[in-house]
Amino acid sequence: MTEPGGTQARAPWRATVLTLFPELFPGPLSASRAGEALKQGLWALEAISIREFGFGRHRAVDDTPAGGGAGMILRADVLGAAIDHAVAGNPQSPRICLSPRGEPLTQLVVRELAKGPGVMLLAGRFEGIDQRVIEARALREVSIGDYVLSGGELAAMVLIDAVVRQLPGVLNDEQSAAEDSFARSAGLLDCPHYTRPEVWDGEAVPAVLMSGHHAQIERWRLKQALGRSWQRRPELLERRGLSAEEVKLLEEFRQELKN
Ligand code: 4FV
Repeated sequence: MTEPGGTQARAPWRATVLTLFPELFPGPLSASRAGEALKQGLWALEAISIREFGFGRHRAVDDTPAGGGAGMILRADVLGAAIDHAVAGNPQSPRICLSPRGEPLTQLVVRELAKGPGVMLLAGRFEGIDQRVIEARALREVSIGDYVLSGGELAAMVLIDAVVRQLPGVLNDEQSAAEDSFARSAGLLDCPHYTRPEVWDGEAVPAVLMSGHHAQIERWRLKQALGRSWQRRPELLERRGLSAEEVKLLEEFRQELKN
């Protein structure tokens, strides 16, 4: 389809999810901005049942672990066929397997995926999936956190929700501005936020935020973002590095802690 002015219209960002529970989708993704954007065709979602590729009368999709051990493993032949079917429609899309041993899902990865045509997401169940299909289909393993879920579906929804927010036209300008707030875009933990009432439970909103002095407000927010990142996620500061001004701000934050 050609846009007015002759430019080729970009196909909507497409998420294709392979799952044993397709009925879980869109689920929470049908709510709020993501849901409206789905209705508007700003992105597309397809949930494909892995069971369709199962064997025999019972459509078997899993089997016991080679070498013994508890639980079941999803079969490579079943998943291979399912993946080949899923990527047929969008061969350019990255093929991702949600797994606790994957690379961490970060805002950086989210932004990268939002720039692409979409994703194919494999939502596992049971103990895991046969390693051969990960290698044979060059699946990228991605984790949403160091804990074990009962299935990859919720992790797939987390990834989709985070990416859809980055797609053009999904967030209104106000929200996009908030999304791109300095802290968030700079790999720091966000600063604290306040609103009315000005005093609650004897606690007042920090005076600088009521001053209307935008430079001082931005400086305060950056100091708080640096301070909290130092307190809770120091590795974020190592990864990012600090300017001389930021080193001074962080020292100020630490001094204020002592007082
Ligand atoms: C998970 C995670 C996760 C592991 C076994 C599904 C479960 C079951 N996925 N980030 N954490 N997956 O726990 O992505 O197959």
